[in-house]
Amino acid sequence: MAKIIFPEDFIWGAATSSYQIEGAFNEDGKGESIWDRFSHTPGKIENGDTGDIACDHYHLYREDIELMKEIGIRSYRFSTSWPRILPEGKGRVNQKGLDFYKRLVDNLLKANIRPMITLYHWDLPQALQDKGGWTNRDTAKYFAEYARLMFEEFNGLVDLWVTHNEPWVVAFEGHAFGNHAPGTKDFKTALQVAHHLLLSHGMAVDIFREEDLPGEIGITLNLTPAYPAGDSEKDVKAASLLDDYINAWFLSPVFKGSYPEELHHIYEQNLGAFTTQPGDMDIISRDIDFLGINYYSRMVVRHKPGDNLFNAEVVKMEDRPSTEMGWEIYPQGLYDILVRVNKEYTDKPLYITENGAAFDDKLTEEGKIHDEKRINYLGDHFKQAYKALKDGVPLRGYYVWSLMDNFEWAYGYSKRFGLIYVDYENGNRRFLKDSALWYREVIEKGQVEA
Ligand code: NCW
Repeated sequence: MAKIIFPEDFIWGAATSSYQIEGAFNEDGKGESIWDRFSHTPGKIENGDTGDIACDHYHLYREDIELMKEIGIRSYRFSTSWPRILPEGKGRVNQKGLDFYKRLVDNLLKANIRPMITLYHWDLPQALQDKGGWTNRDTAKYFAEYARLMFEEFNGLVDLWVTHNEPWVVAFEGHAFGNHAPGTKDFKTALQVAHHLLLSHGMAVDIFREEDLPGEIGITLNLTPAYPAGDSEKDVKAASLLDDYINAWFLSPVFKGSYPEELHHIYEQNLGAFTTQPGDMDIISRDIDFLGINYYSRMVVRHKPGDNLFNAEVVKMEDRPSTEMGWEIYPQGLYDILVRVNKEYTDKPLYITENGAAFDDKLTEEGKIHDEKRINYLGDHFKQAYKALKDGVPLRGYYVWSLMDNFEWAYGYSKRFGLIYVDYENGNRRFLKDSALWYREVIEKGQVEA
């Protein structure tokens, strides 16, 4: 490949989320979230870890912005904690919680770092969970009210908004498999939740338009392309159904105003219909300004009769390199998904709102982290993003997951995704990993070594 030089205005960023880094779980009037409740329940999180303190970003955010400056990132994607702002999920505003994000945004702008806010990265107020959480249609309405408050409070300060992060994970990990909060294990419930998440997204977009705010609004989906293990029609079919299950189930409502037909039929036949109201699909498919894509890996799929609703099985690619999460490293999947989304769903701008990898990082005595593998992972994915850009995909930016090591949900602190190492044992001291220094150069030059 010839020299890889990204456009000058390409938005190089890094991402985090509130529960994973903030800590201060019960400070300054914050309400309980479903992740507080879940992580405090014995047996749910590896090692009994919780986000009570996490990276203590709530107190160390100034230092973290200094580090962002050092790396040279142009935009910082973070999420706001709904229960920090609205402890009961609705109604009474906790001014101190809001003030924290005001200070954060203020300092980011001073540092010339453009904030991108994700409104929901999984920490629902427990008070709303007590009323059924995302299974309750009212939660969508309360989300929209929370969104309105945020739009108004940050009008003119924040111009990049993401409604939801990875609704598939919220719906299925949280409600079908029970690995995430609130820990429900019922597939049909997950479908109901997915519908309400999508609905709440559309309702927030409506409010954004109503308020006539400057800036862009979109949604972030975890997209995992599915490839058939063999050429047989059955494998092709199995891959296509798993693609519908993880990707199209969200892409299609948002961009086409309907669920994938065949899978919808399979769900209805086997589980019965979930509850919708006339007009829902119109709201869900409201015009958005961009799509955020989180890409980590792919699925290779083969037909397996009787295994599940899809008659499909994900094949473990034993002889291929993988990350600490056990996810196969497959950079080309990023190119494939970017091109496909652009071709099949939307010609709107795309952002990679997350891409990155967990590796077994070691802090040396000299305070260094030689994370060669992460550099290779990111470099290989940057190249695929560039290729898509050259092929006409309107890719506007790239946010590395994550700015810093953090609480990796059910895995606790055992998985490190950061550009910055966090020494949890020693006062949460931060250290730039080699990958952060390498990223600084990429950003500075706009160039990735081919
Ligand atoms: S688990 C997950 N993550 C990690 C998490 O730290 C972050 O908060 C999330 O946004 C890293 O990035 C996301 N994503 C789950 C992707 C699920 C893919 C489904 C594959 C099914 C075979």
